[in-house]
Amino acid sequence: MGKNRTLLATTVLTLSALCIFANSAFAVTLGGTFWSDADNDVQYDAGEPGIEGVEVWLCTGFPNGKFTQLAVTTTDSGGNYSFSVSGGDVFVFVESTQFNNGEALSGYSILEGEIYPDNDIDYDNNGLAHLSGGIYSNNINLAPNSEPHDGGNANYTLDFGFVESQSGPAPVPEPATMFLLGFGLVGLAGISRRKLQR
Ligand SMILES: [Ca+2]
Ligand SMILES: [Ca+2]
Ligand SMILES: [Ca+2]
Ligand SMILES: [Ca+2]
Repeated sequence: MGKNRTLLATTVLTLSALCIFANSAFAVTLGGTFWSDADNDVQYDAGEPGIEGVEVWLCTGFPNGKFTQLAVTTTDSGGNYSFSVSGGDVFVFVESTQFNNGEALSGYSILEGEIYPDNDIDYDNNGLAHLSGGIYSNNINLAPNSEPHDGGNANYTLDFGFVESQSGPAPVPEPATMFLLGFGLVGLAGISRRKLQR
């Protein structure tokens, strides 16, 4: 009896240890850099500065449809961010509020880049303008032992380049701008209707 119990306990402990090992073994790191693309060539070049303090979301789902936030982080002094991901399809999203005065992306606008982020190409720009006025990448697929960095278990190729706006707030379309555009059209419709009534 005593021997069997010891064997059972040993088996449980071994299985627990294997589960912990398995969890850490299947984690993949996703990361990249937010940078100021000084020469507007949609490529990171040596000397172009990182953008610190950007709030970055890790999401799953459809970037232009229903999606879920999995985690949030903030870019470091070099503009770098990273997430630990269990695998599968994920994407990065940045809220439009990050372009507000006093926020990390104030004075910047996106220069849209490569729409397929899953090509493992480093230092290109995978940022796209989101309908909400924010920034997103398309889905990137992550799988253990198949990624380009850290022995196959990390992918640091999801980078986001920005250009400094000429003046004033970022020219990224915001809901308010779209509302004004819509209001203008409604206004025009109103004018033509009044003309018809005369
Ligand atoms: Ca550049
Ligand atoms: Ca991949
Ligand atoms: Ca890339
Ligand atoms: Ca990178």
